[in-house]
Amino acid sequence: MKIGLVGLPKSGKTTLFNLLTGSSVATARYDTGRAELHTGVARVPDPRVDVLRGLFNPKKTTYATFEVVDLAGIAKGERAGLETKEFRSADALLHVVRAFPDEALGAPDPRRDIEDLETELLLADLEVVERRLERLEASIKKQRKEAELKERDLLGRLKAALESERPLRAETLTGDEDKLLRGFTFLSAKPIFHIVNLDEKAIAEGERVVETFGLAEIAARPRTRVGWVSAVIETEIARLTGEEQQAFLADLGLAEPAIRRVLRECYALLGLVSFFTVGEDEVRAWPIPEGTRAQDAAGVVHSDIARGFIRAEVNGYEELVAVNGAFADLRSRGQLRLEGKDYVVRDGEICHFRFNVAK
Ligand SMILES: Nc1nc2c(ncn2[C@@H]2O[C@H](COP(=O)(O)OP(=O)(O)OP(=O)(O)O)[C@@H](O)[C@H]2O)c(=O)[nH]1
Ligand SMILES: [Mg+2]
Repeated sequence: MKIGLVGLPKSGKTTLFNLLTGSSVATARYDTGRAELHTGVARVPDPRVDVLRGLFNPKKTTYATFEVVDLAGIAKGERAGLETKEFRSADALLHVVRAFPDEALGAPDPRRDIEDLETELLLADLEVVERRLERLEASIKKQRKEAELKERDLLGRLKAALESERPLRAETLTGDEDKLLRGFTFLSAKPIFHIVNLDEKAIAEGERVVETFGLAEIAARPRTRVGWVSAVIETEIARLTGEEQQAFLADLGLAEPAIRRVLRECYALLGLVSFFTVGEDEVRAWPIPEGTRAQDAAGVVHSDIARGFIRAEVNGYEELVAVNGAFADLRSRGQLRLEGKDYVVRDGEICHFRFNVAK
């Protein structure tokens, strides 16, 4: 799963990209004139994984991850950058919104920037819909095909939504419609997280960004989140370690680096939850879309395990921690659950798959 960073030029996208992925791509105060594209992998902090590592003392610990792609800034009315393939295929968008003052860019206005970006996404989708509708009409004139008539009706509906400034993520679609539309990679259909990049002096205001910038109506929209960070402060926090970092966080009144919360929010925006596998070799968090069946979850670990799936031994995280990781205790108490292939795996469950690979 992949999240795409968008935003106006110089809003702090690359700074945030570096924080999310632990990279060190150069950031620039002035335009470098190069349309760069960065891709990386973000690791999702999860205190449960830390606890499980403590219990099993494994050789290896693996956190859940997702991919991140960072684009060059998209100026108002300039949609070409949005056409990048790596960006189009993103499952969700992380919109970096400048809230720090900058002489060259003028006073920040998060609400205006959010509405402008949403408009660009709508217009990009409208272009795609209109182009496709024209071709469909031409084809239908020659020969009426059932599938094309259906597609025309559906796209007509989307066009009406877009023209009345409703992003496609607000549409309710049937499974078939969703499948039909997938290839279009509509931008306004992607869930979006507007992250307000605060001035370092304003982070005490973090919890009030929605009120401060008048974003309540935006935050209430379907599949939309609003959050905050100060990318510059987070970069400083990330440079410190141990006690120094703790002291700095305490000074700022933060319980943990804000980037950890942002990572978890991105993960949730992507619709992902984690199940765990544990053992002496490895403690690992596996990302799965919410609602994944046990057999498909097994397939995330290995396709052979899905193919030869027999049963999943499942335990809740709390249950396992309560017995200090002693599966034998759970078994003797009859607390080890055995689930079939259609069982829906929940966030935090510890799974051990029984499988049998046919020779
Ligand atoms: N004061 C302040 N400056 C920031 C913050 N985040 C980023 N900047 C500065 O803004 C400038 C641009 O940051 P980048 O991360 O390169 O921004 P970008 O959105 O990737 O820029 P483009 O890719 O060129 O559109 C840099 O000089 C950053 O140090 C912030 O939270 N506060
Ligand atoms: Mg950049």
